[in-house]
Amino acid sequence: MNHLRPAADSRLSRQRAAVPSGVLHLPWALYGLLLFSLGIAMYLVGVALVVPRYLLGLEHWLRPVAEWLVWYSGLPLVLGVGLVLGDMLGLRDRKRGTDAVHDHPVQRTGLVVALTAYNDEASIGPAVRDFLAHPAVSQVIVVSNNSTDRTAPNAEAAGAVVVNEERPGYGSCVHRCLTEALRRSGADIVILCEGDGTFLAADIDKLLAYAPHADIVNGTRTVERLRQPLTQLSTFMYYGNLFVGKMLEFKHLGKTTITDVGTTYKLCHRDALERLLPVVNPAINLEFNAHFLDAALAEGLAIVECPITFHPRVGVSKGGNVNNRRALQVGLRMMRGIVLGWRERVA
Ligand SMILES: Nc1nc2c(ncn2[C@@H]2O[C@H](COP(=O)(O)OP(=O)(O)O)[C@@H](O)[C@H]2O)c(=O)[nH]1
Ligand SMILES: [Mg+2]
Repeated sequence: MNHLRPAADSRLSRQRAAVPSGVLHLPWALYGLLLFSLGIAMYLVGVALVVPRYLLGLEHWLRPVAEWLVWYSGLPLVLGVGLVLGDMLGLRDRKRGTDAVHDHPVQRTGLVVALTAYNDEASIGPAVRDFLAHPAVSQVIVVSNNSTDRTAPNAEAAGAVVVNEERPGYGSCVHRCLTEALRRSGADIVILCEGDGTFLAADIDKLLAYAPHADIVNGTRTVERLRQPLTQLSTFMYYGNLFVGKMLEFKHLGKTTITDVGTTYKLCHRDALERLLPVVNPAINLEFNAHFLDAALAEGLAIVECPITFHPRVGVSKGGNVNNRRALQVGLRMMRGIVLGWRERVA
């Protein structure tokens, strides 16, 4: 049966009214989390100074510094906890608004899938075949980002429509995926994913289960038992994602739950994308996904997270998962974007 949603306008216009504004809606919990983290960092540095103080004979110089750090770490700690609790206990209900749980019937067949690909010749063929074999999918688009290997011919041979995106970078590639999906298909639902073997078509069923309740169903890889033992997501990235996710969640307190800011795999309703694509910046590179979620929340769109399975990558990694150092850089850029606004950087 083909369930079609009611007119897009009425669905989204109700959410537009829920976009917060004014002093009451400033991200106090986010500021509190930052202050709290600063306090913890000051305290730990102050305590760790014990090592050079005693081992390097710097007691005379470092003792006052250590005392100052440990003593004054109390200020940001207390203020931070106060802001988080104040926002959560005092303002959260008002920030949440009165929007009822969305429950709109959705189209469950004829979906379009768009896959990112950047020199992914080893994985792209099997990924395309996997998605085309899913009964809900009618079309797979692969956006190759100037791949110099056999990514494009392999994707085409597997049955995908292949497009090349000339602007380099993950953000440009994702933006083009979503743009092409809207342009080349009348489908109400677009599935965005990577063609690197880390995500499987079977998880579309999980995303679809939440589609009636959200404008965007975002996959999360931070649910144990759902990721294979040896994936790119190291323990550091697992908890790093969780931390940055909570920063974003605190920024938009009461609007959504976020445990993963780095998953490409997501389901988007057409009308949400039509609103979102003009306001996101494709030049934002590996931190694009966090930028995308931030922009969606700022637009008043409903995001629901959905646990998905995560698998070892086929081929060489080029993204934020290369190693923990790279992940830290991407994570810090995400944090800066969440707090200070998003700046372009193609790396
Ligand atoms: N790093 C990077 N990835 C790109 C680019 N263009 C497209 N991609 C694709 O975007 C995805 C990056 O995802 P991520 O999981 O962060 O890195 P991965 O380990 O290389 O898969 C992969 O599917 C890449 O093939 C680009 O210019 N840089
Ligand atoms: Mg990947």
